[in-house]
Amino acid sequence: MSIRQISLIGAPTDIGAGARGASMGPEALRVAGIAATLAAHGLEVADRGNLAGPANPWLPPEGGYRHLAEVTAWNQAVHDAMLAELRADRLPILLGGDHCLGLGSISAVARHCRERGRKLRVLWLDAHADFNTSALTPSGNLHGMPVACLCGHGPQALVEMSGAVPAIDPKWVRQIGIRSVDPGEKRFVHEVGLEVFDMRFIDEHGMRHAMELALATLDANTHLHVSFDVDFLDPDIAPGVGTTVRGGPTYREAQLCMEMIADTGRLASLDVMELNPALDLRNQTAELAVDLIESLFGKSTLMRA
Ligand code: 6HN
Ligand code: MN
Ligand code: MN
Ligand code: MN
Repeated sequence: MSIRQISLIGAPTDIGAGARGASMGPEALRVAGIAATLAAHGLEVADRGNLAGPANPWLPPEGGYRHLAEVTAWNQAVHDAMLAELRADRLPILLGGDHCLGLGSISAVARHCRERGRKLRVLWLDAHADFNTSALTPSGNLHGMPVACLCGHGPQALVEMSGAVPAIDPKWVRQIGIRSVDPGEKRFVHEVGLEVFDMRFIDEHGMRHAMELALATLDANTHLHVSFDVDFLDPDIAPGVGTTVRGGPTYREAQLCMEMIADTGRLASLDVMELNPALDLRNQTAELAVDLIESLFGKSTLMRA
């Protein structure tokens, strides 16, 4: 049975990003009607408002990381808020904010799964692998590193946030839509054996087959977490993100991806990240994200029973 009690948690920061503006993401998703849209599907939606954290000092990297102290503070706030909702048996939706916050979010999910003896599957929908380290990163931006941190490679404060190191096993992750990976990052993704359904795979085999494989072996004891970086989508339909990469999933491919996740009935937590209203046109990317989230929660098209 899927969880019907939803909690929205806003994390208005761009502390880990390379462009300013993702800090406005939570409000843009609210303006696009995320709460009412989910409520119209019979879900009980509570908006917990926005978390607070340090301002963005907009400084260059130090020791390979930009804003590490501020990123840590924001992630701790996200971790604590997500964990409280999970422990109350609610389904938290993190409204980002840049994708460095996926670290805090999934650290909470990993901790919760350990507490409950549940398996974890993480679907990482993104144009990027977000698997850089301080030695590999071309930018120092921590939004390019959360998956590596979760797998135990990163600064101590982030790597330890879930209470166990590593927070997750790379085998629990499936990445979908990937099409921009830095050279050192690519080697590291191969080294740890991350399972990646990149755009080449989707071109050749289709979104349907990619999702069949990514969702295989889920069982009744699996917590499914989706980390949705809005730059997953093709920039023609989703211009409102800081790091666009052309050649992403079309509207229909993205819908199918979300519908197949909904069909599993296992979705238990969600991040909606990297939406940047400063780069959007009339909030269209936020509206598209809400449309896709509606499908993720089982908006039925036509007459599927
Ligand atoms: N994101 N690979 C690039 C970097 O700077 O590490 C881009 C990362 C983008 C991260 O979109 O969440
Ligand atoms: Mn990302
Ligand atoms: Mn991305
Ligand atoms: Mn098939």
